[in-house]
Amino acid sequence: MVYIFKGKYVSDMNCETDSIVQKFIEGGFQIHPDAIGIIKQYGAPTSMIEGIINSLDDSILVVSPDHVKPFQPQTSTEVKILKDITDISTCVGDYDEFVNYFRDRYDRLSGIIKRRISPQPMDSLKRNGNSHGKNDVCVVGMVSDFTTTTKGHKIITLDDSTGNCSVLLPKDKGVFENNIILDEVIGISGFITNDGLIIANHITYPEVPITNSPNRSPVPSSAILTSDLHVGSDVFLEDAWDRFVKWLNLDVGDEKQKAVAEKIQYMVIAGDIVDGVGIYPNQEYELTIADIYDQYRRAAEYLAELPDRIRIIISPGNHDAVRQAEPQPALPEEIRRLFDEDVVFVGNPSLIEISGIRILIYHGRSLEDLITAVPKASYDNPEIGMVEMLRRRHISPVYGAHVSIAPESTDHFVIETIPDIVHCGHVHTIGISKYRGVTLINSGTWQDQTDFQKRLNIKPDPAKVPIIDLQTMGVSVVRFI
Ligand code: D5M
Ligand code: FE
Ligand code: ZN
Repeated sequence: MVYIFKGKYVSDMNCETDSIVQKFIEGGFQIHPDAIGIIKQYGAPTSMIEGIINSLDDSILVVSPDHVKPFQPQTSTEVKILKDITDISTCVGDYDEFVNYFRDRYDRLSGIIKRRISPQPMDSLKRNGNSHGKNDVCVVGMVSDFTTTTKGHKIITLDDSTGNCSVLLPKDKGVFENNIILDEVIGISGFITNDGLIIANHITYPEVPITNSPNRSPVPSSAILTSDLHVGSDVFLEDAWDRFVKWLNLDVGDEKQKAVAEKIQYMVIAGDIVDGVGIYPNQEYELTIADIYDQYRRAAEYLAELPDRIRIIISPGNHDAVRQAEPQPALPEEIRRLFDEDVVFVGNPSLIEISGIRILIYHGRSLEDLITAVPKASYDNPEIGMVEMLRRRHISPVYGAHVSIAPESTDHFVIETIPDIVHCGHVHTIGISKYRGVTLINSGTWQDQTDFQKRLNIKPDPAKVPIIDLQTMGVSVVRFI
């Protein structure tokens, strides 16, 4: 057991050297005499002790031996893959698979909502609606249709496994302000009319609970979150990338900037590593590297210039050489072997853990659908769309629009485990926000505006890099242009 009483007492602390003991004393801690012997005996890494000191708040911190184990010395950059479709895809595209996919989505999301409200099955609504002399009802269902009436109210059709019902959101009530998204799973509380229409007064989302408290790295460590390199594109910003790499190698920057760089131990890339080939009409005229393997070879060279202390994690996007249907597996072996051995390849989406912090990585194709479905979300503010993912506990709630979803036997887009960070890309703009303790980051791009994007009026915000301090969860953006 490690006990730390802030400003008062340290007991049973295992530690490396006398200098650490000294640090505690300088920091105003008193160390129990027994602890000093244990400190010398065990020789734990300095960074762990610093991590504990830095993470102290005013309360008493108690760390059990189980907790002590995952504390890594600063030099280790282990990556745990908690969830990833790679090598476990079950889908062949049969009709039954779509049915099972939606059933799994409904079961898991409704399960979260049912911990908060007690719904009745829809086939019992007409039978029981008025039978007890009161009309209050609760239901949980998947939105299968959504329209606005001539009088301006919203009408939803909700399905559960027993039937369906119609729900009205009156335009003069607060409940009307909720954005309804097709195929999302929600709970409705309200009352039922004699005609069987439910008048809603509250919507329960499977959203992240308000009590959610994120993890913190026990050791000083930072991660770069980036995406959309588009290597091979004629507007890949090579000069900006070179400056970025020089900074990471501590070759440029003042002392303060170098101190920030020095702490960086991870780089997570959320898709579109290369520009690919045949992704959009006439793309061949906008490529400097026409062959996809050559594009990856070049990308591997760029990444090999990074200092050894930085562990790289790569997840694919819609320009990468994997199936377009999501979830996408990790890049194939013939591409992986072009990269340094310790690069970690994961699918899209995937959930990883670095330094005790869980990161949900998703390229972000669904942002196109969320931006269409949610009026206040926009390409300039992708983080607003990302908040909607956490409210729905689903990273791609709209089915059948921009995202082609492979009907896997489980819905890999359901956010079952609440991450500490959600990292997306795809829209080529930076977005940073916090939602109920979860840090949301859209990581921009290294590609300047293409002619294709010019025609579509897509305005990227390139060569800016969000860096997250995994100990404080503070985010800063460094620009290289
Ligand atoms: O996506 C870069 C940006 O371009 C992102 O905001 C989506 C948008 N985009 C990409 N293709 C299209 C089409 N066909 N129509 C409209 N908007 C699009 P990237 O995945 O890097 O190409
Ligand atoms: Fe992209
Ligand atoms: Zn993309």
